[in-house]
Order: sequence, then C-alpha cells, then structure tokens
Amino acid sequence: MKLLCVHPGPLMYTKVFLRLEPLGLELIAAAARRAGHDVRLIDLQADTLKYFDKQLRQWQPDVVALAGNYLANVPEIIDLAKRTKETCPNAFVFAGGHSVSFIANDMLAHAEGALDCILKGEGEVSIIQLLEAVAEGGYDLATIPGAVFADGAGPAPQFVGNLDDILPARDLLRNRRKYFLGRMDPCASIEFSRGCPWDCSFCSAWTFYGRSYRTKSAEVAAEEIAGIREPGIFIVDDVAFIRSEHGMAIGEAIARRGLKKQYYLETRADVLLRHKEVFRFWRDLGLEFIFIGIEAIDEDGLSRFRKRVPLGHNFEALEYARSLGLNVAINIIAEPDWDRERFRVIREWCLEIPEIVNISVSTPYPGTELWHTHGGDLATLDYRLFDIQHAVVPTKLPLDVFYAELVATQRVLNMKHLGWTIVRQLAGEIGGLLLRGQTNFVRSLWKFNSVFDAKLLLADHARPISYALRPPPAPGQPLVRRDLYIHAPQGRKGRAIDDATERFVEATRMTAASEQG
Ligand code: B12
Ligand code: SF4
Repeated sequence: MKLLCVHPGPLMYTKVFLRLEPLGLELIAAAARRAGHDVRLIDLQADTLKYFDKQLRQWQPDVVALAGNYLANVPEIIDLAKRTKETCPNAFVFAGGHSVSFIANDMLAHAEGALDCILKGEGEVSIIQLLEAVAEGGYDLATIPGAVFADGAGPAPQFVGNLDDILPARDLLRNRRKYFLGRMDPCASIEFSRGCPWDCSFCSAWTFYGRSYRTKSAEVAAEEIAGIREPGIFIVDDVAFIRSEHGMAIGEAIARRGLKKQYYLETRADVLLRHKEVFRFWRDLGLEFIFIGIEAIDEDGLSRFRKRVPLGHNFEALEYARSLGLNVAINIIAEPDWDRERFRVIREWCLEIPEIVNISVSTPYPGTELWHTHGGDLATLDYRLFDIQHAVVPTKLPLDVFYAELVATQRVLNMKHLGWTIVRQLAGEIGGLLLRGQTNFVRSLWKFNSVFDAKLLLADHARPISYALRPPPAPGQPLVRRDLYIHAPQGRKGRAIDDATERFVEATRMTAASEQG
C-alpha cells in the first residue's frame, strides 16, 4: 500500500520560537514501512500545500494519514481530508494523534465523509492492522483497535509492546534543516519515556496514556542519538528523568559512546530537586536548556492549579538550574480574570529574573479535567483559537485590553532574548550558524512583532467559523474520571517506576491518592 503521512502547518508559537519534527507521525510511518508498505511523509510546518497537492496528484496514495496532535489544527485537518478526497477519491483517509483522539466523533461529523475513520491512541500497533484491512478490501473497521468510524467503533486502543521496538523514520522528512529550537539550529527530537504519572487538571498527557509511564532502554536511546545528525536534540518527554536510574543509565550510555550533542528538556521543579545529580551529569553531557513548569508565581495561583509543589521548591529549582549554568525557561499561565495590575506585577517580576519567561493563556482542552470543571463558559468555539495564545474563556478585562496587556507583557519578556540584545551576546555563535547556512534562529529574532500583535489576536476572533467545537458539558454534570481516558489505566503496573517514586508521585499529584487511576 502507498501510505502518505501528513502533519498540518504551524501554529502561532512555532512561527517564532521553534519548529520541531513530527515524532509521533515518524513512528507511525516507521511501523508501516517495517510492515512492507511504501511510505512518504510531508510536514506542512516545513513544506508547502503545493507540494502536498503534487504528491496526491502524481503519487496517488492508497491511504492518507493525517496527524492531529493539536486541537487548533482541526479545521486544517478537515480541509486536508476534503482536499485529499477531491484529488484521490478512492484513497482511504484517516486521522489520529493526541487531540483528535478526544473528539473522534466530532471529527467524523465535521468531515462529512472525507475521513473514513479516526484512529484513537497510540498508532504504532493499530496502523498495521488498519493498513492490512484496507489492503484486503471489504474491510471491517470494527476489528481495528482504537478505530472510530461513522457507524461504530473498534476495540480499545493498544499500547506498543515496548518503546524500543520502533524507531522514528527520521529519514522520510525532506526538510530536516528547518527544525530548530532557539539557538539549537538545526534540532532533532527524541523520546526517552512516554506518559506521565501525575494528573494535573489542565493537562491531557495523563488522560491520553491512562496515567501510565513507560521508558525506552538506555542502550536503544543512546544508539538512536548516535544515529541523529543534528547537533541539537529536544527531549520530548512530558517530565524528563522521573526515575534517576533511567536518566543516569542513558547518560552513561551516551558518555560511553562519546556522543557530543546539545540538549533541551522539560521537567518539574520537584523532580529536578529530587534528582539533582542526574541533571548535573546531563549538564556535562551537553544539557543546555531546561524548561520548568511553574505555571503561576504566587501560592494562590499555584493552589488553583492544585499542583502540590510548594512555591519555595519552584524557586529553589530555578536557583539550582542557574547554578549549573543552564539556560532556564519557565511558563506562566495568564488567567482570564487578570487585570492590568496583575499583568504589571508579572512584568516586573519577570524582568527581575534571568530566565526566559513564556506567558500562555489558560485554556480548557477536551480530555482535561479543566474542560469539565471550568464552568462551561467559553468565549469562542473556534478550534483555531485553542492554541494557548488566544483567550477562549471570557476575560475580566475587555478582550482588546486583555490582549494589549498580554502582548505588552510578552514583548517585555521576549526582548530580553530576541533582537539585537541577543545578537550582541551571541555574535560568534550566530556567525557560525550563518556560515553553516542555518538561518532559522537568526530569522526568528525579528519575527516577534509581526506574529504577536494584539490587533491580530483580536481579529482572529472575528473570522468565520466553518467547524465549531462542541461545548463542554453543562456545569454540575458529574465527572466520571474513567471517561477521560483514551488508554484505560492499568494502575500501578502501568507505571515503570520504583515504589519510592510512586510514593513521591502520590504525594505531589493533584487528586486524592484514594482515587484509582
Ligand atoms: C513535544 C511537544 C511539543 C513540541 C513538538 C510538537 C511537534 N511538532 O510535534 C513543541 C514544543 C513544538 C510543542 C508545541 C506546542 N504544544 Co505540545 N506537546 C508536546 C508533547 C510534550 C509531546 C508530543 C510528542 O512528541 N510525543 C512523543 C510522540 C511519539 O507521541 P505523539 O506525538 O503523541 O504520537 C503518538 C500518538 O499521539 C499517535 N499519533 C500521533 N500522530 C498520529 C497520526 C496518526 C495518523 C495516527 C494514527 C496516530 C498518531 O501515535 C504516536 C505514537 O504512539 C505533548 C504532550 C504529550 N505527551 O502528548 C504536548 C502537547 C501535544 N502540546 C500541547 C500544546 C498546547 C502545544 C502548543 C499549542 C503550546 C504552545 N506552547 O503554544 C504548541 C503548538 C505546536 C504546534 N504544532 O505548532 C498540548 C496539546 C493540547 C491540545 N489538545 O491541542 C499537549 C498535549 C501538552 C499538554 N500539556 O496538554 N509541543
Ligand atoms: S506533570 Fe502535570 S502538566 Fe506535566 S505532563 Fe504530567 S500531568 Fe501534564
């Protein structure tokens, strides 16, 4: 079978700060290729619609797989499905990935027949079965794990047996030099672990994977790194190095091979403090950038997210990361009830600290607890605005004032790290990038103002809506936790962590330990 895998175009954030390879789609592509299929991959973050059309016309794929990790991409995915059916009416067209798994039936309704099915959950196992069924003709989708189609659904989605089994088909991307993360230009991505044992109310990483946590073995991880050409590597794990032994083992395997790379990772403040020695070791291996989820800067904000990390730990973690000489980025979530004074306080605070501060807007997503509990009140049902840069919940300030304050705050914060300031600081490094023909980072330094603009944000709310998001359930409806999950929780045995780490997670996660999951 000829399979064309397609990732949709960039969202707002990726237009300025980073562009990363579609790792999930590369894994699906690798699984299909290993099963003997002829596979091509297009990433519209780094390629054109014209090229996509050409592939459809000239190559005439039998199957087209669309990647739906981001809710904001949904209208684009539906339009791509319709476009595909116009050019290749006999192709089997389906979508999968994080976000579309939570809204499978809505996707089918929007597509009006242009999507033959949605494949919920991890794709490595089910795509093989789906392709076999389509190849045989007269297929029965009801036998495919995770499949949701017009008049039914298959059995529950299945986990891949072992993360070591399949490595991403990185070679299928034709524009690899376009992937970058700030100064890590070009930059590849890698996965050391999958899933998250915590259960934060605003996040769907844990509901997707049923609060499971699995790891790739150290040798396979190091082998994979050895095969990566790019000097920079983004570690995509939700929370890096939850288990110190795992982090140390990968590090040692990298050191044994003498591999030299620059790394970026994301973790929690309490994990960083629990495993200081791992992060120190990784600093020596080339860890350069670290993103720590902070979310709010006062106790009140933190407790609203019910994240049981005492505020002191956040600051202690920042200090420790600084002491290692790491470039630290943190994220603050702007709440819809913020007033001018609150934005001003945040601006002042952020200017006092050396870290890169990113401000995103609190956004309830399908698949999160917040979606069910935030009160059901949404300012828009436009999927495209669910990118944590737009306000989708009514704001206390008039929307234009909210956006003016938001962008002014983001601008103050970003000017610390963009434009001529950074050019002066990094003249040598930038010269080196340009000499090697890598211009992603340098070009990003001046893009901020054209992308982050209060007037543009506001105008986005006035665009006509072709596909409307189904609103959350009315307030007061009981939330059945089990219904949130895509992969059913397997309890303790689904988490590859030792008992001490399990106790640490229990003590710091949001929900009472008595609740099962
Ligand atoms: C790495 C990451 C990024 C990276 C890389 C994105 C990229 N180009 O792929 C960066 C940093 C760029 C990023 C940015 C953003 N991200 Co992000 N990101 C993640 C993260 C942590 C891991 C994703 C990943 O690579 N996992 C590893 C791979 C192997 O898994 P996977 O992609 O999920 O793929 C598996 C399945 O989903 C499925 N699958 C995937 N694609 C397909 C396609 C088909 C056809 C099929 C059948 C199956 C399938 O099979 C794969 C293998 O099992 C997730 C959290 C999570 N755990 O999912 C958040 C997450 C996806 N991101 C999120 C958000 C909000 C964003 C931003 C909008 C935020 C922002 N800062 O502005 C931006 C927008 C990015 C954009 N596209 O323009 C949210 C999604 C919310 C939503 N419902 O839309 C998540 C869930 C985080 C969260 N806490 O809620 N992100
Ligand atoms: S720690 Fe919380 S926010 Fe981070 S991935 Fe896990 S559940 Fe999501």
